[in-house]
Amino acid sequence: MKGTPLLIDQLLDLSRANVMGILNVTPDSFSDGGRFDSLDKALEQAITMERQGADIIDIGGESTRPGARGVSVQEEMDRVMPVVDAVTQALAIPVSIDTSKPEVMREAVARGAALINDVRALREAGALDAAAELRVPVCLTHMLGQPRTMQQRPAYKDVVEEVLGFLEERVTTCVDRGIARQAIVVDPGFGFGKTLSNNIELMRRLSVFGRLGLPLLVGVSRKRMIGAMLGDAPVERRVHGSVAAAMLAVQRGASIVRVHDVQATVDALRVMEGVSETGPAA
Ligand code: 7PM
Repeated sequence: MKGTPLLIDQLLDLSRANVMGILNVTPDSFSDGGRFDSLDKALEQAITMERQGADIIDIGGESTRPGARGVSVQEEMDRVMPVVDAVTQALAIPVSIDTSKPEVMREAVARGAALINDVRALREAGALDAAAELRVPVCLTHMLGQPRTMQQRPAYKDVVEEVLGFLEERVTTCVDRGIARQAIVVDPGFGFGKTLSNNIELMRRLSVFGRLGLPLLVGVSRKRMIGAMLGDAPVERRVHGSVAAAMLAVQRGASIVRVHDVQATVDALRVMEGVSETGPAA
């Protein structure tokens, strides 16, 4: 054992809601159409999100959209590392690395990434050991199956209890491997192997995840569930619905919301906080 673990409350102020700005560096990214595939564009977008009030920037090079195939370690490295370098150097806020690959985790943290965001919850070979050695906080997300097939008839008896049970098991596994409990964030994984009604039930009963006693991250921004609730709205019409969903998540206990539209979300959360801070409810 060497060094001390960096805990999540050393990275983010958990007394309020935090906004994680999404920086996709995939060529097929569904919501930005690969517009940020060049380094300049990516850096510019990160700077904009910081100015708009983002608390952390999440950089990802593997598309985990429903139906997507995996990418090689080399391809993910080539996409992501120049952006990790540029963004960690230019910004004051922390950077998180959205990956399931231990090689990418190690390289990104060596270059300054301060949080590992793994939608596979450190289940890939070597990922648990990499995260434990790197001593940065981790976000563990629930996903049923793999991106390529996860939306083919997902089924649960009780989606909330099953997702909760999965996250409890992953937290225990991480703690057993030497990751500090206070370095763990949990995420129910909206859209990752869930039907629309599964996603709605998770949101409706989100406060149940408070049982884990860990910070909760929610990612619903521009997702299909938002489009579905708006009568199949296309991605570019999902901004307002996404902001509403982020507010609902924070109201139900989310500490971090992962979003594309930072300014809109920050404004909505400021209004929410402004009202709740002004005095007794009634
Ligand atoms: C294409 C389709 C690109 C879908 C990206 C996506 C989450 C996440 C993603 C989440 C955490 C997106 C998804 N979603 N990490 N990464 N939680 N922790 O909509 O819900 O951004 S990828």
